[in-house]
Amino acid sequence: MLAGRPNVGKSTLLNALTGRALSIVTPKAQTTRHRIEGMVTGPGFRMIVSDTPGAGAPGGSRLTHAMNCEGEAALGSADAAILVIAAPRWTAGDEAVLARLARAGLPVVLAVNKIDLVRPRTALLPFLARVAEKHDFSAIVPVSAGRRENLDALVRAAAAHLPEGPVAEAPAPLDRGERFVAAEALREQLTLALSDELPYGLAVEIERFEPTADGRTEIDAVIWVEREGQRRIVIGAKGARLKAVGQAARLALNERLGRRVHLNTWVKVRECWSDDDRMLRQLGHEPP
Ligand SMILES: Nc1nc2c(ncn2[C@@H]2O[C@H](COP(=O)(O)OP(=O)(O)O)[C@@H](O)[C@H]2O)c(=O)[nH]1
Ligand SMILES: [Mg+2]
Repeated sequence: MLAGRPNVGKSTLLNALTGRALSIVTPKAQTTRHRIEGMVTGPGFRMIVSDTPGAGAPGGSRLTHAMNCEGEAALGSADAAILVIAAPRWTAGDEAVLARLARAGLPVVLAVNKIDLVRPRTALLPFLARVAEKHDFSAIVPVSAGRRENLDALVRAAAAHLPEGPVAEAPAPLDRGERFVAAEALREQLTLALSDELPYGLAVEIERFEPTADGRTEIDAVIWVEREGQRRIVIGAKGARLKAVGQAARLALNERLGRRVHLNTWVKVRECWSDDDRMLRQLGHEPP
């Protein structure tokens, strides 16, 4: 499993390792809300890598609890953890995640990500020496998920912890299906387009997902927000923002689903949806 504080690049890393856009990526914290799994194969092994919501999400909503529970569940079922940090910083948040992994007794591979941002590269060496003091890591691997650098070494280090057994019997990754992919693609574009606090009060529900006779897919999506003011922000002047967001999501989906989609969007207000268990279930969460 991938662990780490928000924004260190866990989702980017999952996508880079699997070669698929499984997990949505934005520069904002708490983008990932669900556990997402992908398969990574190598010589003689097959491994499931899971991306989890960053623990310690702000606020005490039922959604936050559900997200934190998914993180804890992943912890219980993993053979090893890849702790992702962003070079050249070691923060209190990194420390807290490491403490949780250590308590769970998991072997920890440290992935020192974003090395492309470290200049000069030699500055990395004292940093690696410093983080090596923090824990008895089973390996420390500098990588750039963004530029796909040194990922093979990371995969090898993680695969060293896989249980012995025939590859054919390795479990299959969780597949959340195409409706989930559609909802996440739209939430990704909304998160990219909107200011910092709003994406957190926003959810996407797919109400209809239907193939058409000519091979396209017709998708109706509801964007739930918590207040009328947020609805206006999402829609934008003369509907411009929603239109741009919908278009970007549609293009991303054409690619991710491998066929043309037609995306219809509505913005609706439901106060406190993030505390509404029925709503959370509809959105694919398991309320605590
Ligand atoms: N420069 C650089 N940026 C990265 C790298 N990996 C991720 N990022 C960026 O860091 C931000 C957070 O990435 P994300 O994968 O969503 O982080 P998560 O919250 O840990 O899942 C995004 O803007 C990514 O594009 C990397 O290796 N190099
Ligand atoms: Mg993420």
